[in-house]
Amino acid sequence: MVLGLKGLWGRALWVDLSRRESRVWEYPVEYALDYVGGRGLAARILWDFMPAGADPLGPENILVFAAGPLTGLAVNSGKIVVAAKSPLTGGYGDGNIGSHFGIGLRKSGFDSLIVSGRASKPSYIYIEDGEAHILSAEALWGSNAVDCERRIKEVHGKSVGVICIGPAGENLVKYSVVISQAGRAGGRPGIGAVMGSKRLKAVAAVGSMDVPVADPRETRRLYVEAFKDVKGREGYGFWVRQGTMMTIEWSQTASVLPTYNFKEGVFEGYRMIDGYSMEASKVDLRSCPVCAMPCGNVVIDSEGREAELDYENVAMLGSNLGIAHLGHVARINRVADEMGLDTISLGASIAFAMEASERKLVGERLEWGDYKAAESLARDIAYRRGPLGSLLAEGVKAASEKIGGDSRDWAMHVKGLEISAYDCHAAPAMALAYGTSPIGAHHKDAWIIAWEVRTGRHEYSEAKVDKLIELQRIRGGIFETLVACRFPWVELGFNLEWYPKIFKAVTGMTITLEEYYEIADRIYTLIRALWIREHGTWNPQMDTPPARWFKQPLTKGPLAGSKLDPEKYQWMLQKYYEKKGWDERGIPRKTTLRKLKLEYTIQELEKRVTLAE
Ligand code: PTT
Ligand code: SF4
Repeated sequence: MVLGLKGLWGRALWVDLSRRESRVWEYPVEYALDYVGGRGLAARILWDFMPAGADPLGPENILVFAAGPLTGLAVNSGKIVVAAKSPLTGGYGDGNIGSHFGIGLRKSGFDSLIVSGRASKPSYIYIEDGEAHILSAEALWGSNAVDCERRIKEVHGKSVGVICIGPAGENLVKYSVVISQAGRAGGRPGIGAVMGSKRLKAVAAVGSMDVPVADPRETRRLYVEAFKDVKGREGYGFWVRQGTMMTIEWSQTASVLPTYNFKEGVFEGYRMIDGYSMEASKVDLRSCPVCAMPCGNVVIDSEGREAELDYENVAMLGSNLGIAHLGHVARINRVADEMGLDTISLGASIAFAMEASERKLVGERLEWGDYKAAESLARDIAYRRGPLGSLLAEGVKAASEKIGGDSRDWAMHVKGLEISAYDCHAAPAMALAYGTSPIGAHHKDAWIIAWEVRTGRHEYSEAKVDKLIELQRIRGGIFETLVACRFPWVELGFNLEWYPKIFKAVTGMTITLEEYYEIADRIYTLIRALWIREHGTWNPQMDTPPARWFKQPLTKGPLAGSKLDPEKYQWMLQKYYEKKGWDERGIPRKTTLRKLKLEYTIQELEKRVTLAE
């Protein structure tokens, strides 16, 4: 890498809510060089400044909103990473949300906003051209996330970027998210609850400063060219018609559509909730800022209100609950957005409750497909109302520990984070992707399933482990640090080679994809170190999906009879550890920590575990 830092301000705004103070923090240049931005910067900040063993819902947890060098300057870059220690998993948690807030923050002279402490009363942070204000949110507390944003814009103007929490975040629901633009959501592992615990209802930013870039003309040229490239790609037209909703049909065909709490991979009513069904009721198409390929499909729900749909939402709140009606699914989706609940974990939690009811492990009667019961349960969860609402507000891992029986086998999570919408009875590499994802079971770091289905899904091979690591490096490493939306590359084949070029124009630094992979490896290993620091131990079971996929075969569809092989899964997991330079327990070796410039973690880790050389 050739030095010369541009594209980043090198400054973060640090707000301590306990003291009601803010200050500008000029972070060390090595942070940018070794971790770039976004997730990388957030992980380093959490390691350095969050006390080990911090209560995720205590004032000592640190909440980071981290943009990257590309935020606002490149194609599909209207995104920002939100990160903190997760109240759901007790480990590292983050999400990536499309919002004008990231752009407003950058135009206000900061790369990141770091929030510590806890306000004595409900507050929101308003940032304008380098000035931070901690304002009262007493009148906003209790409002839903969509109304909250609208009301903040009424005060500060339409161009302000806003990220809010809803009642679920205020009530510390463990999988509450942050919401922006009435239908963008981020921070699945309970980042909304972290905000709520700080009595922080919202953050808002607007600015007029230009981020200093190394080569403004080239940055502009690449911006225009990349937009043109994306819009001219094969598949563009269908993408703007259906976006991620096209995946319902694909998942059904591939027998991976989560159905009845991941018991099956096919759903008899899938046609009623697929992309074509969505097209028939579509009323609008929205997007994150600076996007060339909008994918926010808006439909009217069964009560006549707008809801923005995505594949994950519809699969988890549709087929996984046995609901074969898009308007009803949209209704629950809208409630989740207003309340600030993660749709994936919500769908998993309600499905868990439906199965628990079927097996008489809970007293309440809840039938598969009962959308009214599902909707009212979603509200109960957001307000922690009633025994079931409070039970499910803790997530399926805690709920299963409470109700017992054999529910552990079908509490669908890894490390406490509920599994997103791909069934893995016949997809060992995708199961490994969930097992090793750095935030718990989420597909964002490695959506290997499309490749796996194409190239031979039943094998357990080293090639799959290699592919998984490659995808994690690109998706979880490059896109989460730049910070930009990965969809141009994933969905339309936009060439990855664009990014080093854009990176050079923006930052003035030359970087190859291989050099970037090393940065990604550093970040993954740092995040693993953080998990170990917070949990005090590690073992392969913590990287293993639930027993359902290993013990109970699919009974329907072309792959009936399929299930995962536990021994072969563990074989792939060991291969993964080996390639990462982690030992057989999944703990990074000392040599790996040194090689990746993570020596500073060794002393802290050795207080908890023995490190292998
Ligand atoms: C993401 C997760 C996803 S992943 C979806 S749908 W997806 C769910 N969306 C929710 C929602 O909506 N409302 C709600 N209340 N909860 C929701 N939870 C779920 O959250 C999102 C897009 C999507 S749509 C995906 S895959 C891609 N994700 C990206 C990523 O992670 N990184 C990146 N660099 N680019 C990405 N591009 C795509 O962005 P989490 P968004 Mg989201 C209504 O944040 O925590 O990672 O959870 O950000 O602006 O909504 O865009 O089929
Ligand atoms: Fe946002 Fe979708 Fe555009 Fe990505 S493709 S930037 S998720 S609207």
